[in-house]
Amino acid sequence: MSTGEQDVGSQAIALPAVPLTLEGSAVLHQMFRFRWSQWRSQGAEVRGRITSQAQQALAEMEGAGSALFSMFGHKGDLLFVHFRKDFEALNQAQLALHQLDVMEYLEPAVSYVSVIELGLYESTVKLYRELVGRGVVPHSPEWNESVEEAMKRQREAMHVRLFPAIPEGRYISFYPMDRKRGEEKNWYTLPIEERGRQMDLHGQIGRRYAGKVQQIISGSIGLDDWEWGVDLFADDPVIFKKLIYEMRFDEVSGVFSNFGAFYMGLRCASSELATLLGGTTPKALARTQPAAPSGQPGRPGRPQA
Ligand code: 76R
Repeated sequence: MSTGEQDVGSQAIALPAVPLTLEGSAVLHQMFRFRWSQWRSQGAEVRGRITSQAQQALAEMEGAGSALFSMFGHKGDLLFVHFRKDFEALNQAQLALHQLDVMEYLEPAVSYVSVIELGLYESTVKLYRELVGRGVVPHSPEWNESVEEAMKRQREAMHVRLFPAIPEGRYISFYPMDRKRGEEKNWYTLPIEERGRQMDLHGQIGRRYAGKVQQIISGSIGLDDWEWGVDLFADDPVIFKKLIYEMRFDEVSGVFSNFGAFYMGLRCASSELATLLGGTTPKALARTQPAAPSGQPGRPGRPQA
């Protein structure tokens, strides 16, 4: 029996190729350049008025699932991250931001649209095998019903991971990425079981960083220019380098992935907006969430196999 096929009597039936996924919050990353010289040329009174309007709006947006970061480097100055319950609310977040007077000083640099995604390779392979073993025909009504039933249970169990608060790590690293679809190395033509094996090894590396990094994967096939967005949050930005370096030696990142630009930022609470717009590094956030490392109480675990 070759990988990706299930022996049923004398017949080998290939398991469907597409892994099951669960989708949660709609996500928008917005990077802006700040027109510092234009800002500085305004009087203190104008700046104060604009800052307090923006600060109040940002405080409300934080409550609804947005966060602001002060960016490093030339790719932008401010990064807004919005997590919303659906795309309608996400559109509203963008529109609301653009009504503020401070927008006169902000120039769009980059943006990225995606949806929080939990990939379920392990449970997919287990479920597909079980269904094929029972003689259920892929994509038949019975098959679809069993899949929907299993997904319903997972969706409930994973609710907090599908609709998370933005982690409170002081630093963010965001980048888009693809799986390779080249002539020689093509992720999408590997049998599902082999992809599942590689993703399992990937998860094992990731979990070694539990408590130091929080990762949120969002899918963007059909929504934006790359296939996934990766958000990492940590209090020590050097951990980003260590984690991503270690993953480069792993097959799925090292052989089957292409990466876009990396964006790094430092968290700025709404209460620190005046500090930031005054040209000083914002103070660290007062934490409201536990550090929530994976595998620890309080954080819902991995999807059940
Ligand atoms: O969610 C889970 O805990 C299940 C295991 C898991 C999945 C399914 C997991 C764990 N990831 C998954 C999916 Mn990941 N991840 C990345 C990157 O820079 C690189 O080399 C790659 C960018 C990092 C740094 C990272 C970190 N992961 C994915 C997917 C979807 C692919 C698909 O379905 O085909 C991508 C693109 C991706 C990329 N991953 C973890 C981490 C970390 C730190 C973990 C452990 C998470 C934890 O247990 O908290």
